Amino acid sequence: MNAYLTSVIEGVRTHHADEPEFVQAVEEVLTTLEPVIDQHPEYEMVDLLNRMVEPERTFTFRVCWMADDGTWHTNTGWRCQFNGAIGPYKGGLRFQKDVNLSVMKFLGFEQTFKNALTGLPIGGGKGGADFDPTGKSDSEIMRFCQSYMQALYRYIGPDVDIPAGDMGVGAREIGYLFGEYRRLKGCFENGVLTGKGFSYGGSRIRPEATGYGAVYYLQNVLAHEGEDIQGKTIACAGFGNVTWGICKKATELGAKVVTLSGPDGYIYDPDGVATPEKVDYITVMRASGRNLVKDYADRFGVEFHPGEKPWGVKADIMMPSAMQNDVHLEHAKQIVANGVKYYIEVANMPTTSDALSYLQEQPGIIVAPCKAVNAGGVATSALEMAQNSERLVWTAEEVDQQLHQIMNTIYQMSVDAAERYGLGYNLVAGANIAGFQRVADAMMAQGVF
Ligand code: 2IT
Repeated sequence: MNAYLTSVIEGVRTHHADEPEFVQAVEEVLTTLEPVIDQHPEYEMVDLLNRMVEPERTFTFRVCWMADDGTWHTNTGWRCQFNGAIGPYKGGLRFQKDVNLSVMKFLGFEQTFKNALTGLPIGGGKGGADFDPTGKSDSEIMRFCQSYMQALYRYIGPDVDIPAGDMGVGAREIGYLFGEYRRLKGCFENGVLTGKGFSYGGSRIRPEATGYGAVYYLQNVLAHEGEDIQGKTIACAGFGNVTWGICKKATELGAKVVTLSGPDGYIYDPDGVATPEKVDYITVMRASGRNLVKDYADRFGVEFHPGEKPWGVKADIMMPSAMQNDVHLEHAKQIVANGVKYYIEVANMPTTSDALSYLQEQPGIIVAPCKAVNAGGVATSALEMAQNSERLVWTAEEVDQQLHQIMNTIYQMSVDAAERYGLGYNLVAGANIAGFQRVADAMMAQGVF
């Protein structure tokens, strides 16, 4: 292994031993960059890699809010502005009870490469809070979001940092966050956040974009194998926005999503989450705030497997679309034993390191990396920013067409980057290299800091 690369990875392992998710994300990216670093000794001269694994800045702040019963509660909020070399920081906010700085940094690091892959002018950032939205009332959510924005507003802005949603932050939360920003600043500022409702500057297709983009990417992979999505079965996880978008697009194209999961287990629907009623029910489950996928099984009379993950089911395509480290080595072995040919990561870092290595060693399975597959979400956020700054509104068809084009380009850039460095058809390395190259070029051009 390249000596400089090794020393950077070792440094991150040593100095961030208390940030396992961050270390995992860094290791997974850097180890695929070896041929690039070998060919560019100038990077070591300016210590490019150590600069890339250090966020430009990170804010930690206190968020106090009042529950409906009048009691007060305190949470921690973060915003990690990871890399702004190619544009203002851009990335979501995650509200989830067990997030921490390690999770923020891993997501910010991933976001930097992902955003670079989109070809659009957006740097990488991420934020959130260790607030648990489960079971909270609408007024509690509003008060939390207002308090959160009171702490965050001075660090963001349309040319500085543009937050969006992630787990626990959807259109409702973005509305409350934006409302508070507008109240504090006294101006609209091009909408500042993305994922807004359509009535006040949101983009058509943004709610669907991550899921649609993932399916467009999948179609490219299938085409490479001479196959079509029509008639395929897909195992998904979670029941958030992303999975909802996959269900909608997959259904439209004649495929079937047969599993959804939640913290309580997974459901198996052999007919597919494939009628308008079933697809809509995903949004009903989300809005209920219960966070239980069993509700789907009760509603539609399908199998519910408590406490289990869906990775053992027989389906043509696996699309882990819930959260990080959801697929473990034993699942990966089961997936391979089941003869699955397509493993398409959708959530950020959904596969543990050992499971990912195992899958990549198997000749019979194609692995597609999350940072490419899920990039349609943030790409459409950048399209929302473009519409806001031009003060115009594109139709759903216009946005969808651009999204589709962007996903095809991401796929092709990844294929080409891996080929260029002699790695063959390697979508994982290709995505990392293509994203890295763009950020590296911008950092080299801007001098050392
Ligand atoms: O992981 C992601 O790319 C997101 N949560 C969306 C980020 C965005 O700015 O739309």
